[in-house]
Amino acid sequence: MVNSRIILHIDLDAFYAAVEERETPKLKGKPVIVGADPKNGQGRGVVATCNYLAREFGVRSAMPISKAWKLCPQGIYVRPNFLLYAKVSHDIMTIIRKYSDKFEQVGIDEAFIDVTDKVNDFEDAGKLAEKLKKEILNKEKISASVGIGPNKLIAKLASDYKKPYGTTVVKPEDVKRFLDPLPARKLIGIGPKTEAVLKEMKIETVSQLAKADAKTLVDVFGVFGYRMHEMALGMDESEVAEGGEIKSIGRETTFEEDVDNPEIIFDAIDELVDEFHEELIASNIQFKTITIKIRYENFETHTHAKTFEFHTNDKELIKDTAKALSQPFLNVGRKVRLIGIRVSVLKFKEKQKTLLAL
Ligand code: TTP
Ligand code: MG
Repeated sequence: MVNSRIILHIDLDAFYAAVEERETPKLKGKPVIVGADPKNGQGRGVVATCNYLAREFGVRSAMPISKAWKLCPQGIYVRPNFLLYAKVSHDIMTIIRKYSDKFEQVGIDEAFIDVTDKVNDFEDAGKLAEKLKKEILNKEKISASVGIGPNKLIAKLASDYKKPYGTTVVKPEDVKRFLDPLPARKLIGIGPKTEAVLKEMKIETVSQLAKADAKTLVDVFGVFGYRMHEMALGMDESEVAEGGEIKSIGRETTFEEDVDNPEIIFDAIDELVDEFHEELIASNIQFKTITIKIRYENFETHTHAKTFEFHTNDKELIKDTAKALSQPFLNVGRKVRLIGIRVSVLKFKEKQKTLLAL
């Protein structure tokens, strides 16, 4: 008998690039970069992702495509095909959810399943993970990595620990040993800026964060300071939400420098909406509620939402609503460090047959 939950986090390896390699076998063995048109080094967009070969050249997600071109001019540059990724994602999620009805998809290429009632212990869960990975590889020709832990936080960190095609099992008694040496930035919500502030406080590893005084962290980061400390101790009570489908879709961005110019914030809103709107269209999703999130330079965070009477996927409506919702939080004498937009109360429309026959 185990008295801990057993949670799996499955994350596909180099997902968009893996799909491209599957579709175009001649890409195999070459560095593949999916993203904006590099235009011989003059392109302005960013890298969505790249395969592991391209990563050896230093190419990474979200890097300017012009920089990727400098690092890896011999790479094969491919424009994203979101419609195809959404279909492959859907097919793989259908495989994963067979392994437990406690299934929660959290992104296009990742999901949690709670297998507490399906296995005897963590060893057993490891075997289940191997079976799941093989099934995804055989049926869909896509490689996945799996993390297993007593909660979602540990499972997610574990799936990232050994990639590609890794399985990492972290039993309750191993949590501290697993977490302590990790850099603090691995924890959810700790981006480059928070990392820099922590560094000034002489906190670089999870172990140092765990030993820090929770009250001091709250003084510096607000409530997130408290959550940070809990995460460093490996604590996460959140359930694997049942019901399957994604509950919301959104994006957020932390500005390189805190901003007070609403124009820059509105530009960022346009960019964020352009990005995730592609996902809405590709997955045929409509929504009723739009929520914006604004975090000020002092980490004070506000959200503000509007719910429509109807489902929609209108891009301009999202942009206009997000700007209107943000307006009261701007020009208030405080700079903004993060802006986020999320849509929820989703409706998944059946795909047309013609679209599925890719
Ligand atoms: P990730 O799972 O973060 O990355 P990945 O699957 O490409 O690679 P890894 O093996 O490290 O998991 O993201 C899933 C997909 O989301 C990715 O294939 C492309 C897309 N994506 C972006 O478009 N922009 C980004 O900045 C990131 C991080 C991902
Ligand atoms: Mg992935």
